[in-house]
Amino acid sequence: MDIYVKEVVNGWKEFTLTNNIIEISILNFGGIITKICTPDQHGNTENIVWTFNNYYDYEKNPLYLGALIGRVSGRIPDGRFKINQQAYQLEQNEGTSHLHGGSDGFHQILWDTQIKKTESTAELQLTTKDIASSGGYPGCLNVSITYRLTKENEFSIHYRAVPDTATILSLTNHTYFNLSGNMKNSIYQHHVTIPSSTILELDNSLLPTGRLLDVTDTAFDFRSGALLRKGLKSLPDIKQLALADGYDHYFVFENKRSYVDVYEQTSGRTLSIETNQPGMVMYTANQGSQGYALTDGPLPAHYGVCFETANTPLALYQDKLPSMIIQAGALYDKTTTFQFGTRQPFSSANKNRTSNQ
Ligand code: FUC
Repeated sequence: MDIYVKEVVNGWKEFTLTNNIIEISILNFGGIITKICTPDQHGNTENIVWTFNNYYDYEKNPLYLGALIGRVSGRIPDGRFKINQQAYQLEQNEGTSHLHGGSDGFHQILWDTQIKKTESTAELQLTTKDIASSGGYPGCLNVSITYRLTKENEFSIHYRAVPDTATILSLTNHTYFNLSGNMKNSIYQHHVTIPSSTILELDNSLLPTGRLLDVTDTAFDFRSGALLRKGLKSLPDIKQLALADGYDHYFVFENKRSYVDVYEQTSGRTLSIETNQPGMVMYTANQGSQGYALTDGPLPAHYGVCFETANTPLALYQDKLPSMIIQAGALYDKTTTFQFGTRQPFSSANKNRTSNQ
């Protein structure tokens, strides 16, 4: 296991964790994952995430490439919510909505860092004290995020936070994956399995209507696995996909621990995601890279897919969804683990897992 540190623009540091098979690079600015390089089924190592060609584009990062998202991922309508009858107004940074923690969210923080290396793990710990009123959220928050790569090709993100006043929290990471390698192909050949029988219906502003939809016999039924091509090809005919130009929907998980599996047919790469979050937004990069140059050029729509494991802002208004309120002094503790592999294992350390529950 190894960790390399390089100084890039603005005095930012880029940390590269490696187990000699996989390389993952992360900035101290925004906790941004800038690169994940893994071998395909023939052993060719390529980048499987979106990377800006110019480090300065991470400064504003309107697409939230690879970034940590907090305090709350997703859209809060009108930026308003209540805790114990007390009303709070958050910054409205997308129309009248509050999106992805606001313009000063976790993606804009210069995090304190600590690295740790053992025989079997390489770790980068990011910490900060997020102050009261950043984006309009209540109270101060001590946050610690640990990125850890293991010998077994598992990469986990461990989110811990303790507020001094009751607040709302739903943290995630916004990496755009494309397992074809170096963005060679669209995401059509990604075969995705999601253990969810319910999604949240969206309105034209991409806000949840409050209705939960049963996925049975729809383009949202990934319970037995489906190619992304299937839904994306027939996009204009499916109202829920047409209004977002693709998938941008929250899938509700049914178990305390859930697994999402991805297999990319052209490269043979696999990605298994394990999480104790209550659900996930699958966002299929529906506007492409919006003219921004990535290392592989500007990309059209559907050349990347984000798996944003998190809670949903709808939980602020509906009791049947798990609450996102964290009381003063309580610990927010969530982990999402990404395991990289190929159908034909490139390493004997690669685990085989067939069960999804
Ligand atoms: C995702 C989406 C949004 C948005 C953003 C860049 O999380 O839910 O619609 O466009 O990322």
